[in-house]
Amino acid sequence: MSAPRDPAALLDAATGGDRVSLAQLLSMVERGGSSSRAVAQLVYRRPPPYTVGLTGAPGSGKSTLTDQLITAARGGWPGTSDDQVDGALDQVAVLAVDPSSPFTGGAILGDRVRMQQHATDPSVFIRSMATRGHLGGLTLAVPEAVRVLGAVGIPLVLLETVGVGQMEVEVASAADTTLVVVTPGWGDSMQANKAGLLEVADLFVINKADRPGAAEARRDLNQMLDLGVAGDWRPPIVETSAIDGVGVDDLWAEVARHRAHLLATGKFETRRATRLETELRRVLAARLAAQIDRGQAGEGFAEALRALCEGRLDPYEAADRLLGRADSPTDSPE
Ligand SMILES: Nc1nc2c(ncn2[C@@H]2O[C@H](COP(=O)(O)OP(=O)(O)O)[C@@H](O)[C@H]2O)c(=O)[nH]1
Ligand SMILES: [Mg+2]
Repeated sequence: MSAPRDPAALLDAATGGDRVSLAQLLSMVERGGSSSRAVAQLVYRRPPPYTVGLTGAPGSGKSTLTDQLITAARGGWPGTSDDQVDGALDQVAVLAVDPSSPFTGGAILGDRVRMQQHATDPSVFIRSMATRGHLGGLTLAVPEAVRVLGAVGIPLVLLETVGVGQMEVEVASAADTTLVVVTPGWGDSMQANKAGLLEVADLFVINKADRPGAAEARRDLNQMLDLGVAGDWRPPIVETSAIDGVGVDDLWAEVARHRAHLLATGKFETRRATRLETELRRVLAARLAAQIDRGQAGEGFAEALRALCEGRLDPYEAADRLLGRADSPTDSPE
């Protein structure tokens, strides 16, 4: 028997633990457009999960670390008194996002292999997402996918992204707690700085600490942090060796400490509000871009373009006409 395709029925089944239905819902989100919208309408009122993002250069050990964190997380939030309120971390989802490979390639296959420990565990759900079409689509699909995972009752999502550019950083920072993973060796912390990872890091992980150079990496990161603006949270630096699980419990304890800090300071709410604002702006931008694309096919556009080419209009006037604002000021960048 094939699974039902109606999103409401899929959501019911997925909430009851049916992973195939959950996978179908996420495919709808990935596809975007009206199917994604139908899912969005169903899930937005349900509580979102706690999200921990992991980002860093390819090969830094994010997938190996994620695999270890699943085990640590299953023990619940350490050192917090509100475990009863939040419920146990009885289920964990992993969302592995690779914005740099449009067609599901080796990286994601590698992730699967690295997470074998939990491949057959029914309380662990692992899903990879790659770019379908343009990158902007992914920045909208990821938060939606996270909401779907929360809506079916999964309390914790580990979001792994390959952090090499601005877009990847944006995806990674769609988490409540963002871990930036570096490895011993020159240049890594510099790279972290350049890619804007410093701003999004709630925690630094020096993974592969079994290799020489961890102390130097820590010193570099501390120097970078010293140069930054001092806030009420200085990102801690945790050394791990994901390959043998060393330091992972410490890392999980620091994640819990960061979460407790967010909850205690009210930043948990304000950060989520900021992320929703970003999301709303993206939806608006995507809508306007689509509107412009449609407008481009129209007669008005061709006419305005002709007038522009013939020197009868300047680009701002032409845009004003197309937007139906003949009297708009043109002194602001549009
Ligand atoms: N020596 C060492 N190797 C590691 C460690 N963590 C991961 N690796 C290895 O580094 C490679 C890349 O790991 P992976 O988790 O796929 O990195 P990702 O691309 O960041 O997801 C694999 O061969 C891992 O076995 C570690 O702590 N120490
Ligand atoms: Mg990986």
